[in-house]
This record gives sequence, structure tokens and C-alpha cells, in this order.
Amino acid sequence: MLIIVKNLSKVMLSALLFGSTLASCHQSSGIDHNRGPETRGEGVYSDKSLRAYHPPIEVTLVREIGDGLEDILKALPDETLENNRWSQLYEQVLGIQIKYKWAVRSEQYHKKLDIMLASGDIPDIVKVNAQQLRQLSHAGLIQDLTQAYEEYASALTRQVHRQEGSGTLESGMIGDKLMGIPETDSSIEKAMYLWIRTDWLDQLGLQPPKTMDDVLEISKAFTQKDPDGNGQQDTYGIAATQYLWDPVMGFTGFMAGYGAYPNIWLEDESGKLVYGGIQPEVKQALKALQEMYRNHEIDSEFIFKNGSKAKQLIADGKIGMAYGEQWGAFLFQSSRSGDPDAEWQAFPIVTDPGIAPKVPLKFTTSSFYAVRKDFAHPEAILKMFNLHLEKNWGKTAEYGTYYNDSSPVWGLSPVTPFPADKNLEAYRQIAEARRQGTTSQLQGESAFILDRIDRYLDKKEDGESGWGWEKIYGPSGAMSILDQYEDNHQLLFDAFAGAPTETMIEKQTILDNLQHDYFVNIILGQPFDQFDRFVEEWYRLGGADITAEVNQWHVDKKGRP
Ligand SMILES: [Ca+2]
Repeated sequence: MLIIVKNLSKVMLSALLFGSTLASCHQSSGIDHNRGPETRGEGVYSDKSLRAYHPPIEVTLVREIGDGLEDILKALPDETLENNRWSQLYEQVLGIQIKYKWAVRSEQYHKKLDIMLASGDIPDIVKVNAQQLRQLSHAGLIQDLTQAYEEYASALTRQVHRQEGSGTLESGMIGDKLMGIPETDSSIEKAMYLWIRTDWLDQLGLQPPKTMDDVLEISKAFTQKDPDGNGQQDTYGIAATQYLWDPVMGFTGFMAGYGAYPNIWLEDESGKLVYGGIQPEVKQALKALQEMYRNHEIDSEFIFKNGSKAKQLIADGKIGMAYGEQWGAFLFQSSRSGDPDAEWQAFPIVTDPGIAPKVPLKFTTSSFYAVRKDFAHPEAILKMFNLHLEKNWGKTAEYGTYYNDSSPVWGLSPVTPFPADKNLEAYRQIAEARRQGTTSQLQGESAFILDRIDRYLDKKEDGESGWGWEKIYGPSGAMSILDQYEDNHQLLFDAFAGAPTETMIEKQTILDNLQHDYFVNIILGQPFDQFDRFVEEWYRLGGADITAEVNQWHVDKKGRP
């Protein structure tokens, strides 16, 4: 049996790396189902991907302590950074003892990490970005993980790594070697929705938008027709922040309404990859934003406000629409403190009449786990990945213990992979259970979410927080729209899904700043031909080289077996 599994794994690795669909056939988790899911400790799992070390081994890492982790530790007085439910689980099941060489607050973390990487004295496993991965690899400080992945990545880990295409795993490769295990991220979570104050729509007798012209009409009405009924013209059509592309209150979804995708790479008709930010559609979108700004439909001070400042206008009930990701619901909820009748709903983004808009999804994999050159157990990082996924989403998951207890305890683990579509999957389970009348049988994440929603709908004392969950997972919530986006093939994945190219590492920040400054100035009133100047400058300052590199990557990718 083991031999078969191993051979299959080899097939799967190549399938995974080179984009074949073979891998999706194999779903077995390799779990010994004769044991109950509650069983803990060594020997629970028969599969090699989760087998314990005898005797136990020590694995060193370093750790960043952000606000989230600090809050979790505060909420759990019996657990510490080094001794908690996750460290105990890794030790009991895998024989892996986690030791941190150091752990510091986020403010100091990156500097300390840079100094450590430069010194060459790295821990057994270290999380790095693409540029650091390349540096460590060139310096010969880390080892090739191709063989370890082939032998030890569980079926679930492989499935999660290839969920959004072969790009995720490929981005951890240097040449033909897997030098870092990509930390998983989710592109589809970045899908845009148009969030609207539906109580304002009702107040003014307006319908939800079907086209961009409708969006512009609603924005005007929300600005000029006193939707809050206080007799003053003191409201804005649409939210904005100084960053233009914030995940909530940014313009990514607005631009998509004009067929403009300024932050991703697109494949043109000839099969070449082109940068979305320099396409003529962007100019049209900027034109529309300039007019909205001139008509006071956008806060005149948006350029001085980051997300935390800009959201105050939402809390104050001054904003009627905002583009944003699903979690925006929790931000819009703030408007209900001052006005309990404030109602928001997510709507699908729109474009020209009769056309289903494309929803752009930027490639997001940016962190990798690298393993020190002389570390004797390169597979340990994979076993940890395997166990983290298994205990949260596998057949032996204990969601209430290892993911969300009273706090988001998944954050205690030094590695936190997750399935890219876990939230969409939870929505689908809830929707299906509602149809079948079997909601009481839900488990794990979907049961947790439904409980929050029910507390809100039943008007329980602590129920108000369920409002946001309902806006995301309810029958007409954001996830129901994502489900439609996917069914209608509206998701537009970044055509470049690789590690940053040499010139990107050097010039991307400069180009991003250039784009930002030109776009903001046009919105604030500069002539549109400034856009053409931007395109010229973009090419000259590194864009031309990057375009060549990205197309080389594209050609190489096609050339692979
Ligand atoms: Ca008003």
C-alpha cells in the first residue's frame, strides 16, 4: 500500500507542478478511520505524511507577535507562545517540539529578521518573502524541498496548494527546485462586491444597479437628494481612501466596471501578457472618478485619509456605497451604532448593459517557509502543514478546539495554511443545509457561522455581531454572489502567477508609486492626457523590462510538459 501511495505521490507532484488535472482525482486523506476523531497522540495517523518522530525532534523558528496573536494569548491565560494547544498537538502527534530562537512584536520583527538573514545564522525553518528566499538560496543557506514535498505532503496539503492553479507552488521554486513551501493565501477571497446602503435606496425609491450608469446615478442621488433626511447635503455617493486599491473602500471593483484591471496582468488577444494598469480602459474609469470627485460625490479629503480615518465617515452615516471584499460587512456594521436602521447589502459588481463583468483577482502568494541547509528533517515543515490542515479541515478536524475556540486559536500555530475556498465552502454547506432542513447537522466552521447568524436573527443579547455574518453568509450575502461569480466564469485570475521577477524586486515599488501619483492627480482634476505620459514613464522606468520578464515566464510555463 505504501509503495502505491508513494508512486501516486510522484505522479501527483508532477501533476501539481505542471498544471495537469490528475491531482484532483485523488482525495484520500490517508487517515486510519478505525480510530475515533477524538483520539490524540502519536500513532493516530497511519499515513507517512503525519507519522511521529522517534525520538521526538526539536525544530527552531522565529516568530512575529502581532496584535492578533497577543489578543489570543491574553484570552488564554493557561497557554503561552511556546506551550499551547498547537505546540502540544505537534509534539503529541508528530514528535515535533517547537522552539523559538526569538519572538518579537511586529514593529521590530522585519528588521530583526533582515539582520538574522544577513548573518546567515538562521533557524531550522524560517518564513521569508520571495526576495529573501532567493537571497538565502543563492547564499546556499537553505535546502531543496522537492523530494520532501514529493514524499511527505499529504493529499490535503497538495489539494490546498493547487486550488488556485499551479502558480502557488511554482512561486516557491527557483529554477527546477522547490526552495520554499508557499504559505497559502486565497485569491477568491479578494473578490469585489458593491456594498450599498439599502435603506437609502428605499428612502429615495431607487433600485439596485444593473449597469455602471446606474451606479453613477445612485452616487449622484446619494450625494444630492438627502438620503438621510436631515435636510442637509452632507452625504457622499461612494467611499474612497488615499490608497485607491484598499480591499474595502478601494476602487478595484469600480474600475472593473469599465473593463479596467489596474493591478493584475492580463493575456491579450495575441496570447501575450500585458500590464492592466496601462490599458486605455483605466483612463475611462479615471475620467468617471474625476467627474464624481468634482461633483462632491467623493470626500474632498480622501487623499489625506487611510482606511482607519476614512471609515469614520461610514460610522457617521455619511457614505452610501463602497466597493470591497466580503469582510467589509464588519466595517459597515459601524454605521449601525449611530443609526440602528442603517442597512447594507452586497451586490454583484456591474458593467455595461447585458455584460457580466470580470472580477479581477490578484495573485497573492508572497511568503514561503524555507529550511536551513543542514537541518536533518526537511519534511518536518510539511508534516506541520499536513497536521494543521487535517485538524481544521480534514476528516479528524476539531474546529472548536484548534480553529475557533472563544478566540481564533488557529493563530497559535507557527504555520497556518488554509483552503482558499474555505469560506465559500462554508457558505455552500449552510445554503445546502437550509434547503434540506438539516442545519442542525452542520459541523465545524459552517456550524460556527450559522450560530452567529441565528443569534442575530433571534435577537439574542450578543446577537448584533451576527449582522455582519448574515451579510456575508446569508441567503443574499456576499458569498452567494461569489458562488454566482464562479458559476458564471466571471473570476479573472492574475495572468502572472510566479515569483517576482528580478526587475520587479528592484522597481515594482517605484512603478506602483508612479501609478498611484498619476491616478490620484487625474482624479483630483489633471488633464486626461497625463495618463498617456504615465504609460510612457511606466515603460521607461522598468515596465518594459518587467513586461519582457513576465512574458518569458509565460513562454517557459507553456513550454513545460
Ligand atoms: Ca443629508
